[in-house]
Amino acid sequence: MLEVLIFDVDGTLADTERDLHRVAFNAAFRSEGLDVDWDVDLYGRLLAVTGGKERLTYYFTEVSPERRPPGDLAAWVRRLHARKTEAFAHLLATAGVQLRPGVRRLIGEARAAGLRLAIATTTTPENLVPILQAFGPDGASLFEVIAAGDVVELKKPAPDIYQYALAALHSPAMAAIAFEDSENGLKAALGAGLKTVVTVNDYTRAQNFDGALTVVDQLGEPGRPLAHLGGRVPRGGMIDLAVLRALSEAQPG
Ligand code: XBP
Ligand code: MG
Repeated sequence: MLEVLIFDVDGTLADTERDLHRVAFNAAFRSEGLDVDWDVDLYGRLLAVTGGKERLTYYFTEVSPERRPPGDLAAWVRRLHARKTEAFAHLLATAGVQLRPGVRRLIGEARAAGLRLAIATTTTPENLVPILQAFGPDGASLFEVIAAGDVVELKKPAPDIYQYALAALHSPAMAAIAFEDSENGLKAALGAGLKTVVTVNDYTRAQNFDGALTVVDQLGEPGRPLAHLGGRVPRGGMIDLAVLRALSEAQPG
């Protein structure tokens, strides 16, 4: 019985990585006087590491250790990431953020049908305020549980953030469906025993989504049908509650 929908944020609710998070990291580098600029391709590679602090640490130790400053790297990364989070908030306040196709429609349908909604994201909680306002001024209240960032030590692809959300919901995994955009996210959701719908984006299209309930280019809107890319085939051009129930209750194979 489908009772819960759990959404990833970056790349799933909104396409935030290339033009918002990446731009915010580069603004932080400039504000700290660093000769570092993550172009679109490099950032796509760095997205293999989830969590902004973890991504910065990886870059300054594994990719460009020659740019690593002397002294306590963890403290420096925390300060640099705080600058990035400020820059991200400023970007969203000025540029705003668009929800991906079908997100507002499906969440509205789920709420009207009495399903419970949650978020399970690697992103910093402060980033969610402006993103959830894209649903409206009380957007955050749509989600009964918001599991974000450092509430768990191990970030995606570890299942911890989804296990944390399920525990907070007091819900078994079998009553829920997760929505993700990346291979790391899918692995995390599958690791928590969750059936998972994947909506790809330009950074994740070529990744491995074995085990996903279905893989589509977007959730679909009237007049803007989804494209099926893998897994079970959603009937019709949109992911809605009837399609989710049909996909999740169909026998395997
Ligand atoms: C995506 C991430 C985050 C963002 C950057 O999270 O891995 O790290 O790229 O946000 P998800 P922070 O797909 O799980 O929503 O800098 O706040 O980590
Ligand atoms: Mg994501």
